[in-house]
Formats: sequence, C-alpha cells, structure tokens
Amino acid sequence: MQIRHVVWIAVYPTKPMRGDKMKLFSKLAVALMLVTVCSMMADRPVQAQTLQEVMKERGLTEKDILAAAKTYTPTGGRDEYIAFSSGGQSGQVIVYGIPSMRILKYIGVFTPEPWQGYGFDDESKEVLKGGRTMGKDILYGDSHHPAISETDGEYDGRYLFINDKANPRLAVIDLHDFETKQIVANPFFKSDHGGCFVTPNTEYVMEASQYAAPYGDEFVPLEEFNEKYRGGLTYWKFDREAGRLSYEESFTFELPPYSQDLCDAGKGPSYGWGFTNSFCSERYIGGIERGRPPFEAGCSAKDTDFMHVTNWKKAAELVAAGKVTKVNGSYLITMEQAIAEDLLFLIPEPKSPHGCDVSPDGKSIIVSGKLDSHAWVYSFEKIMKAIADRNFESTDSYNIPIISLEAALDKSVNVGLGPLHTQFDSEDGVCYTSIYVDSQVTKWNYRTGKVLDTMPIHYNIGHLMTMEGDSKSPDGKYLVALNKLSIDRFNPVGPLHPQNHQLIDISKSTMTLLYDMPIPLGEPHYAVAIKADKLQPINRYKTGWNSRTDEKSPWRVRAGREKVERNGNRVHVYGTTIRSHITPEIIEVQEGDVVSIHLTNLERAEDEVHGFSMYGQNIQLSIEPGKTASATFTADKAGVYPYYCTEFCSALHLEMQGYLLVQPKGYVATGAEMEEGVTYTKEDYETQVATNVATQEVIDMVVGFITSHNYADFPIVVALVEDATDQLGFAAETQIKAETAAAEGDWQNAMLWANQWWQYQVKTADLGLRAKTHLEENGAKKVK
Ligand code: K7E
Ligand code: CUA
Repeated sequence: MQIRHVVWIAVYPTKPMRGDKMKLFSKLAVALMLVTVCSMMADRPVQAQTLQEVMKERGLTEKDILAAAKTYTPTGGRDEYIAFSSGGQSGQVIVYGIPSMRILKYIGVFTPEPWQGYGFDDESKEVLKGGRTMGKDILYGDSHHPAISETDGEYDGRYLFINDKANPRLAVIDLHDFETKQIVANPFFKSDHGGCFVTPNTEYVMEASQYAAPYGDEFVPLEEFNEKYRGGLTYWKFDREAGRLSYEESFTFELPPYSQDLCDAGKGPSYGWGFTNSFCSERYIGGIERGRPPFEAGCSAKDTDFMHVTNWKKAAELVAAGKVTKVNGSYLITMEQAIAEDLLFLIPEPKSPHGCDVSPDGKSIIVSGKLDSHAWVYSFEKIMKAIADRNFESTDSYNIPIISLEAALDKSVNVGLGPLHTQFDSEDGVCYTSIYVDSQVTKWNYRTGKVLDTMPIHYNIGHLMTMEGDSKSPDGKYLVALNKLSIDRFNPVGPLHPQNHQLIDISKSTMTLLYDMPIPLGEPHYAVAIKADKLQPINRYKTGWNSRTDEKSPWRVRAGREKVERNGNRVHVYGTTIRSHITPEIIEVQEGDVVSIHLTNLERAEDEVHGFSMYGQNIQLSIEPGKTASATFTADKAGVYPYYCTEFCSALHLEMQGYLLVQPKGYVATGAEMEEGVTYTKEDYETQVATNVATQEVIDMVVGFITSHNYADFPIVVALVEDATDQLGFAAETQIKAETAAAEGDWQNAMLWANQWWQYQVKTADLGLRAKTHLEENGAKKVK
C-alpha cells in the first residue's frame, strides 16, 4: 500500500462529526484524492493463474523461468550490484542494477542532461567549461571506459572516472550524489582511448592517446609525422581530499606516434607500473585520395605491435624532485628522459592488439590480438628480469628498448577468433575473454592455459565485465557482455538499433544466459559493477548548497529573505522553492537586463525536488532538496515569460508558477490595481477559518503522536518533521496576515490569506502523516 493511500485512510472520518470537521475532511480528502486513486488502481488484485498457464500462454520454457527467477526483482527489492556503463557517443554514464538490469539513472557527463539541469544551470555550465577545447564548447563525448576509485586495489565506491575519446578529456563523478564534478582536457593529445584506468589507491588515473598528433594546436604537415606527431600517456594526479584531478601535478609520457590503446595499472607485485597496448606501430599515415592503400591496410601490416611498459612510481618521484619540466603548463617526460631513467620499455604484441588486462594478483598481463585467435599472457616477473638483465632484442626508431617476446611471454592461448577484452573470476586463474568475430565469451584459465567453457552471445561483443572485475578480488557471479547493436533481438525501432547488454550467470562451471537488456543511448564500450552496499549516496543537500563545487552557494537565501538586487542592468534574484510556490512569483526586469535567478530548495524531504523552467530562455533547473541552482540569461526582448516547476512535487504542483515580465525600455506602469476574478465575502472567510481550526486539530493529533515516539532515531522522519515545522511556521505567519486583513474588513485579502494558511496546513498534515506512517511501519517506540 502506498503512503498516500495511508494518508487517505488516516484523514478519512470513521466517526460521525460536526459539520465543520466534516467539511475539513472532505476538503483534505479532495486534495489527497487525486494521488490516491492512482495508487489504489495499482493495488488491484490480479486474476489467479498458475505458473504453468502463464508458461503455456507466453511460450516459456523451464529454462526461461529459471532465468527469470534469477533476475526478477519484486517491487521494493534491491540489486546486489550497481553497474556504471559508458554511454558511448551520448557522452553520458548509464547506471543500472544487477541482476535486475533495471536502469536507475543516466548521468550527464560530457553532454547536457536537462532533467538534472546539467548544462542548463550556471553551476554545471562551469563543469562543462572545463572541457572546452581550443576555446570551443564541446557538448558531447565519445565516452569509453568508466573506472571506480580504488583503495588498496579494492573498489571503494567514492568516485567514478570516464574518458571522452573524441576530445581527450576525463570526467570525475562523485558517487555521493552521482553528479559530474569536473571535466579536464588533456594538455597534449587530440584523442584518447586508453582512459580511465586507476592505480590501486587512485593515486593516478591513466589516459593514453590514440591517434598521434602534434602536441600543440599548430599546423604540421603529415610529411613530418615521424618527427613531430606524438602519442602519449598521461598519469592524472587525483587529489582524493578535494575529489578532483590536478592539472598541475599530473605528468605525461611522450610516446612514439603509434596508436596507443588501452591501459591497465599494475597491482600487488606490479604496483608502480602501467601497461598500455598499441596498434599501428607501422606509423602508416593513410591517403586513399593520394592513391595509397587505406589506414586499415597500412596499420595492420606487421605481425606485431608494442606493449608500452611505464614506471609511474619512479616518474612521480622525478616529478616531485623537480627533474621534469613543464610543457603546455603540464609536466612532460620526454622519450629521451624516460629512456635515460629506465621508465619506458616496449614488448612485441600480437597482430592488431586490443585489451590490456592485469590479473587480480598483478602477476600477469593479458593482451589479445584482434586479428589473431590468441590471448597472450605476459609475466610481470619475466619482464622485470629482462629489464634487470638488460635483455633487450633491439630498440625502436625512437631508441626505446624492446624486450623480446620470448623473454616476457608466459603463454599464448587459443581462445577464439577476434579476442578483445579479458575479465576475471573470483576463482584464481579463471578469466573470460570477449571474442568479437566468433561472437562468444570464452572462459579459460590463464595459469593452465586451458579453455574451460564457451558461450555464444548475441552479436558483436566488445567489452565484457564481471562483478568488481578490475579489483584485486573480483566477485565473479555475473558477467555482462556488452554487445554493439542488436539486430533481430528486440522490437524494431528504425535503422539505428539499441545496444544489447547480456547478463550471464557465471556462478557455476558452465555459463548461462539470463537476460538481454536493450540500451537506447550509445555504444556501451565498457562498464564496471560494484557491490551495491559500498555506495552510500546522500538523499538531500545541506540547505543552500552548490552541488557542483560541494560548498555553500553564495547565492543561497533563507525563507522570508528572498530579494532582488540590481546593479545597473545586472539583476540577481535570490529566490526559494517550497511546496507549492516559487518565491518570487513575479519578477520584473527591463529589456536589456542581464538576469540571474538563484533558487534554493528549502525542503528536506527527499522526494521534494522542484524544477524550474521558463519560456524562451533555454532554462531548466533541477533543484533537489537543499540545492541552490542558478540560471543566467539576457532579457533581450520585452515580453511575458511564464515559468513553473517541472517536477510533480505536490497536489498543487501545477500552481507552482510565476511570471517574468520584461518591460520595454522607458515603460511606465499605469498605476491600475490587479483584479481577481472572484470576490470573497466575510462568510467565505469565516468558513475557511473554521476549516483551518479543525485542520489544526488533526495536525496537533499527528504532532502528538510523533513527539511521543522516538522519531529522532529515524532520519527520514526528522527530515519530514523539519519540513512540516517550516510549513507550520508559514501557516502561523499567514494566519496573522489573514486576521489583520479581516480586522480591517478587507475580506478579499482575508479570505485569500486564510486559504494560503490552510494550504500550509495541508502540507504540514501530509508531511506529518507520512512521518507517522513511517514510524508505525518501522516499529518506533513510545517514549512519552
Ligand atoms: Cu574495445 Cu573503446 Cu574499450 Cu570499445 S574499446 S570495444
Ligand atoms: Cu515544485 Cu512542482
């Protein structure tokens, strides 16, 4: 039963009453009826049917029923894991639960997302500005690889990072409120693919470039490719205290103009090192229009490419010792310096490699050959021995030492045609590799080299992920195959197909498919999943909070202190939102004014989000409880601009409205009074007051119940009581206004204020009854 439903029953009279009370209850009842009817309809009993009947009717097998039972999550149920998936070209992050595969949120990251006000309020516009490239706003991203912050090699659930391949940028999402806090643009690259990969204590976040380019914005002809075009690998310093990446403390390895690809950070014995695969070490520069074979031929001609091995720990020490110089305002370790200091080595890799995954124990690195059928397992111990013995087969054209494949390789295993990425199981040595060409997942053991199981997946698999699969202790249990496009799998929706995330049960020795989930947002690339109980998101902000900087907003204002400040043509409106009105309701400015509307949501109850949308100004704010959000625009055209709340926050949500009046230059008010459409009498006023007095009795009863219980032990109730106290305070202030008007015989205003007084009471009662129900349902104890 819904809470509103309970409210309805609670206020509905069960005993005969006096006329006044009867009227009160019928009024309260009407106010609550709307929301109640919907919830009652949802409670209607279903016609009795057996499981067998349903199976027959829908053509389901026993296997289907078993899969359904493993994923179905009844109403109110929670998921064991929370997945964060790249939203591909949408530039967003998709949050969903596992095993239910229910989508919980799209987080706006590189792309504006209006529901969250992201890219529409001043605060988040500042975040997006961090990603400006050559002075231009870039309002999308080709997001690829999310990574969860780690402590001692375990996911800690504090932050999420994701990269944009198209314009080499990284974003920081704070998981305490699931909001994007920072976007940084790489100071050297023109694209990145090898991000984000975190070191075991999130000391650094790795970002490798993909398509070699000059480090500056100047023109350099392709003829100078070998000398002037460069790849690279940035280790972004993460300041955990501030929750931000530090531009000043990060450093970049200058790398040859190969196409650096994915990375992973070492852990355990390989802690302090990073690994980056690459393709196109041919340094082919294409040119179909010049009669040359295309990139795809020139970039896959050689049998091997290079894995780059970098020592970030030693590099960080050099930076700290002041031995690295800055270029473009950021530390750059030249190839010359890296070679001289033993920071950089190459190892041959299989043809057109992809994926680069460090095993949970940090001893092995697995790279796949896209055009090969093998996964190649490198031994970190052997790599270290080769370096110690100076056992190099040669150097590349940039003098970087190359460790021979034989010296570094542990084994290569035939896993299927077109292997890409590898993820790890909770069982030691067991891993899963996505096989693109054969469209399958191969389960194998990288210690024994044995293939254990294969499972055909739908189509075009890219990445795959296991639960906490990048940590030093993966949970196994489930695997998600991230498939690109989904022909033949779902109801058709036109030529652009949804993507398909397939949930696979890996808790037994053979894999079983559980669920297909269409993702209608963008190519998924990679996803990460964390145990749900490691996430502790807040459900409201401290009042007057700038959520993007995580500090008090200078634009916050308290109830009753709302104001408009003008300085020349610059206007700041300090406003508030609370059920069910926006203060101010009328904003008057002059043509040409630059206007900022700052709104603080005064509510604490977690469902009391208000929105703010205005005609013709491209404004849409999401103001969650406590948040202060701002919108700045130029009122460049005289006119009438209605605004309103965009969240269905209360029964009188539609009435949560107002007008921005932009007066033409030189406008002079006529001095006429505004007139209401209805005239009220003394009798109307008295009837309303009688209703209010009776409503107060209900409120007192509820307050009596709450305060006689240990309500302070229930944070949800405390929030509701705080909101209710606010509303009741407003009711008292409004009562005085009503009575003052009545004393003057101004029945029009007396009646209107009396009605507003009642509106505050209804909200108080609604909040109070929700609090009471929560206490009753959660075993609150009587204390008085
Ligand atoms: Cu293989 Cu960008 Cu990780 Cu896509 S990448 S698949
Ligand atoms: Cu506030 Cu609708």
